[in-house]
Amino acid sequence: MRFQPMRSRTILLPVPLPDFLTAPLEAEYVCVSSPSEDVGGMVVPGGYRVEQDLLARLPKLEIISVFGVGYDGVPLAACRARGIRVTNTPDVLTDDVADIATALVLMTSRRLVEADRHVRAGEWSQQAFPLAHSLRGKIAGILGLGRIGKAVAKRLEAHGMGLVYHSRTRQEVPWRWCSSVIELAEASDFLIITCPGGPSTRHLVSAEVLSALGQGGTLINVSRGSVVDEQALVHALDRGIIRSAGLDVFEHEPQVPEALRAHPHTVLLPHVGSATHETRRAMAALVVGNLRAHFASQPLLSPVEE
Ligand code: NAP
Ligand code: 8YV
Repeated sequence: MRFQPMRSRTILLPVPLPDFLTAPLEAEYVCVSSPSEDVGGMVVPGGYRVEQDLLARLPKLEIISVFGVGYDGVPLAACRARGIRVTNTPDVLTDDVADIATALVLMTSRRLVEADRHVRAGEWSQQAFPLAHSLRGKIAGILGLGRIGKAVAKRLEAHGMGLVYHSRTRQEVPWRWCSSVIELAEASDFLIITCPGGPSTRHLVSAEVLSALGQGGTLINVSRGSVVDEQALVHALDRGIIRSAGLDVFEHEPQVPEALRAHPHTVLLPHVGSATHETRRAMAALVVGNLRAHFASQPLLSPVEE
């Protein structure tokens, strides 16, 4: 077989990615932003929807390297059928995402965004800020006890909270397993979503689940917006069915419903779970490493196995 120098490989980057990722890719490969027959690899952000018709225009595609842990936008069955390998960036982002979930728990329970606005508006001298809610003794329900879910659980235990969880599989952990999302919500003061997105978890958090979470309840979502029925969430907040919500992800990003933006008891972040210099660079290194390993016929560093 004739030796093929690396730079002859073509990598498709269908959306802009950070320089610290594109620079090493451009040094090793021909990088393009539109589909072409030559494309052998593709790099996409977490959650990016890889449509079937895009795949059809890439007859030589061998690998999709996801710059993120969530590969819910990749049609795995179609990739498997064509022998296209899929990789992602697990583990390196777990702590940062768990920190953001914990921050959202603290920001909603202690009303920190409202408190900040109160001081900035010069209202402190006229009226005391209303009391907030303590975490100690409250129950956090983790929906999806995987890498991020466990890291969140450990952090919240350190805040004196009790833990319950729901995943499809019961695990050997010190926390009570709930057999359904409804049972989890009923048991929780804070329902924290850390399961994957995609069709199998779409609207898992429904109007019924929000009712089960109840009046004193708070919804925290750091997974995917698709897991929550966002209209039902708006309704639940407006009617006082739940108390508050801390959201890093939304159903139709970057659109955030006006009703969520206007609500006094929501804390809203622009999908920044993994957005630190350190973590995004570690994710980029995994993306590059996976492509390098694939084209050198070495074992992949972090293949998606499902
Ligand atoms: P993980 O280790 O695979 O954990 C996912 C957990 O969800 C597993 O324990 C799985 O357990 C559970 N699960 C899957 N389907 C479920 C269902 N239908 N009902 C209940 N539980 C279910 O993944 P991770 O690394 O923790 O990442 C989790 C997700 O976080 C990613 O997929 C991504 O969408 C999101 N994320 C967001 C950000 C951000 O910036 N906000 C950053 C990184 C990741 P069972 O299989 O036993 O059900
Ligand atoms: C990023 C994510 O926002 O890992 C994921 O699944 O959602 C986040 O880490 C994204 O992947 C950055 O491209």
